[in-house]
Amino acid sequence: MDNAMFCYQCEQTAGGKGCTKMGICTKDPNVAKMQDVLIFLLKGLGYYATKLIEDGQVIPRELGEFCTECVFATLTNVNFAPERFVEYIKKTNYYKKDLMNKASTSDAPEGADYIAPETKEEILSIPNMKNLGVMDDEDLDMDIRSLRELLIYGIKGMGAYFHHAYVLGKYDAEIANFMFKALSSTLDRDLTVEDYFNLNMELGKTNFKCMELLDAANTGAFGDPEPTEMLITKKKGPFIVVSGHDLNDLGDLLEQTEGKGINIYTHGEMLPCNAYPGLKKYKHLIGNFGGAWQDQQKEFDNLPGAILMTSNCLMKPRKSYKDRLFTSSIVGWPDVTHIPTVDGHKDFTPVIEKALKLEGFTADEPEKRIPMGFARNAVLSNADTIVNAVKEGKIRHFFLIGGCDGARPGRNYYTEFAEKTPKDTIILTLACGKYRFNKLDLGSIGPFPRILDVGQCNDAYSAIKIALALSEAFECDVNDLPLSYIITWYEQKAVVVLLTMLYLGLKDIYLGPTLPAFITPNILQVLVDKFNLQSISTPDHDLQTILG
Ligand code: SF4
Ligand code: SF3
Repeated sequence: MDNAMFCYQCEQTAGGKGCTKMGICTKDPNVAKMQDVLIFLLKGLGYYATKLIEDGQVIPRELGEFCTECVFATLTNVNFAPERFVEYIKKTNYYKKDLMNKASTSDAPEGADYIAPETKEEILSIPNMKNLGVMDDEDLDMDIRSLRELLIYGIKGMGAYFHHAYVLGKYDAEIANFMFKALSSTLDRDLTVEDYFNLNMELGKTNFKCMELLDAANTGAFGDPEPTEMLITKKKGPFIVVSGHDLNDLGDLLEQTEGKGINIYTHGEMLPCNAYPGLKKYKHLIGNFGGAWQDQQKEFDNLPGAILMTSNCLMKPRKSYKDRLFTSSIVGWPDVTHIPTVDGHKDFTPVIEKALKLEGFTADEPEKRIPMGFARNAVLSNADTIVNAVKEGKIRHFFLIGGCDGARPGRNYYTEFAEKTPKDTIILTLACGKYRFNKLDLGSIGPFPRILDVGQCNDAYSAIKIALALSEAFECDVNDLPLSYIITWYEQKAVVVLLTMLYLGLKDIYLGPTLPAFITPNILQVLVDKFNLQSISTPDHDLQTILG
């Protein structure tokens, strides 16, 4: 069994280069190997699916959903359970064999017809993993590898959003078809740097559609988020903390816990759910618990309540709370109870029983609330007020400070940046990076708090819609707006959101805390030249550059 792994898909990758012995995220070489096998299998699956699509055939939704689930499972901090990957691999073999039988092709690229062994032991014994993973071909041009991996990571990010959308009933075959095509393209040794660049731009475009689909799914199911004063302190009583991005799971849990004397707190990226009318109608959704994902081991330690993880970011659970931790959907951890989906339904009884068994918080904390719920509808229904405030000089500049949070040092930049923004500026924020500053009281401008929480990372769609509407109101190009993007990344959803921003031609994006290890100097130069993508320096310096 070879114990090597290579993964550099996230921002905290070892030494800024790649995890080779054990993931900093605690993904071990076995799970890494299974994920590599799965992704390699999916490339071939994508090839055969694309062939059939080119022949005018329709790929069933079931397969589009399955492929989405697989790529999502390999996203950082989602699934660490080897058994679940054995199942994904088996099922991919099954689907692939079926497609191979149906597609007529004699020129399949090398590796497209690969079928993996189907037991854990055999999978882990596959020799020469180097032939299947990121470093499959040592002679591969570095820039090609860079763009190829960028494409794969972006597909993982989009897969997550697509999953959240279709569990709420919104599916779009074009998104699945692009996913097949992109996966397939990574087997094609004839593609040039330019081809891969164009595929990445097409991914940016497709992801815009996907975020739009998810926005329609979320607002269609639960209404448009509305400005809300959200509780951030603890209340006495039994409770469940719900983390991740899956609004469908939260909705089902709220329904199943109604009238049971259990308080529900959002956590991490679930925070924006406190603003959706269809969710906040449940009085026992009482507020948000804790900070961003990287604080969970400390915050969940001996927590007297149950915890449900519906998507990323899951960290290695401590013994002190492993017995009260539950996973749903794509998330997995060995020996942590998983709530399965049976006929499209999840029964959260084990989570509810655990919450009732634990004592819960024993006293109310002095109450504190923060404003949130400023998605596109809430902001744009006040568009005139905003436009006038800009014209009257009351608002000088907008900053979108958003993206993933993370554990590595250097992320204090975002707190300092927010603190140092002048009083006549507005901060739009989204994703878990907001926890760096969302509890600061930075005052308000007219009816608006200076920090406007737009939502989850996928609500970058909402932020982009706000920017586009403002550019229309000011009759200018979106790049001529007094708006700067201060982006923080960690995992692959931030990667795909960035690709969407680049596809849309948004310029002057400041990216940090460090640049992706998988981006080569040449590719970086292209991004700098084409989009003026910049890495962050210091808050003072960057503010000076932006505001002059
Ligand atoms: Fe390392 Fe990130 Fe890959 Fe985990 S996901 S193994 S931390 S690069
Ligand atoms: Fe955060 Fe994991 Fe990326 Fe949706 S919860 S943003 S890091």
